Amino acid sequence: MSHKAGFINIIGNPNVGKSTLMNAFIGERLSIITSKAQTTRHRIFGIVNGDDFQMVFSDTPGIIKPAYELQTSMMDFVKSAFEDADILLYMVEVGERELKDEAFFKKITHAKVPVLLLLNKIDKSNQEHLEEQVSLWKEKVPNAEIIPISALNNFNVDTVFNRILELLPESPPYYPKDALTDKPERFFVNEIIREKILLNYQKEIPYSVEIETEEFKEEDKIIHIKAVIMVERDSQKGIIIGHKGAALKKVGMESRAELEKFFDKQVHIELFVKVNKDWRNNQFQLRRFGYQQ
Ligand code: GDP
Ligand code: K
Ligand code: MG
Repeated sequence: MSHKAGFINIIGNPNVGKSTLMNAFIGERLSIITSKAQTTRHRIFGIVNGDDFQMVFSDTPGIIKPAYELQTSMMDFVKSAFEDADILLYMVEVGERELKDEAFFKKITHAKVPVLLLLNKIDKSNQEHLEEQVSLWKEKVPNAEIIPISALNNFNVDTVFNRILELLPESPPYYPKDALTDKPERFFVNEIIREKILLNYQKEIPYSVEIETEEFKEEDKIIHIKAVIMVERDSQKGIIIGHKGAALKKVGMESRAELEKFFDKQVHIELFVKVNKDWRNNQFQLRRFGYQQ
């Protein structure tokens, strides 16, 4: 029996719905989603297996101009997603313009692999506006097939899926056929906690935070987790903890609920806050947190 497999890489501006789409394909909440830019920091593989195919989706950080080392690493993840793609999914949302980064945009218009331009959030548009958008994008990215979708409402996601299946090259699988992702459990613990921090704190705080799960102990009926929330400065530590520890407690409760859903098991979680001065610009720390190869 012939087998198809390949890398399908999702690329686009921040907040257009890349992570929402990847989760829709996988049917799991692998990638965290918030309305804030830079929610996704890593390149995350989500794998869909069929009897005779394997699709390796990769979600990437939104394209930005790096202002510090962490963001440079984030953009390196995006670069690597261009390099190994068998199919590129370039996602835009109704009403937005092309990527601000010209070099990245050129990689899309000059791609040697098939490009599907996914015009997302069409639930926010009307027919007339949509037609206008489709012709605008046809002109800008002539090498792409345009598919209007709503990742959030699962509209046309199956159309994209079927088209990917047609375009997928003949190949043996790249990962074991029961794999769902390339990332270990601790990675998802870190991400789920970071999502709750993105949702609970304002301004610069979520961007100064990194999570490190120091303990992940799975027993029959319960998982014990110890995780450290790393911040850059003492003042941020106080904000994370909050008055009488209330803010941190809320993050802990929300994280636990989400982790229990994710692992489908009871979870016990302890959170600690530590200051790790200027980690976002420290090569050694970035490597330790998995931002650099
Ligand atoms: P990313 O930064 O590109 O990964 O975008 P996310 O997947 O994190 O989504 C950013 C925001 O857009 C979230 O609030 C999503 O709920 C929202 N969103 C994603 N897809 C759609 C859609 O089809 N329609 C609408 N209205 N909102 C969407
Ligand atoms: K986002
Ligand atoms: Mg994302």
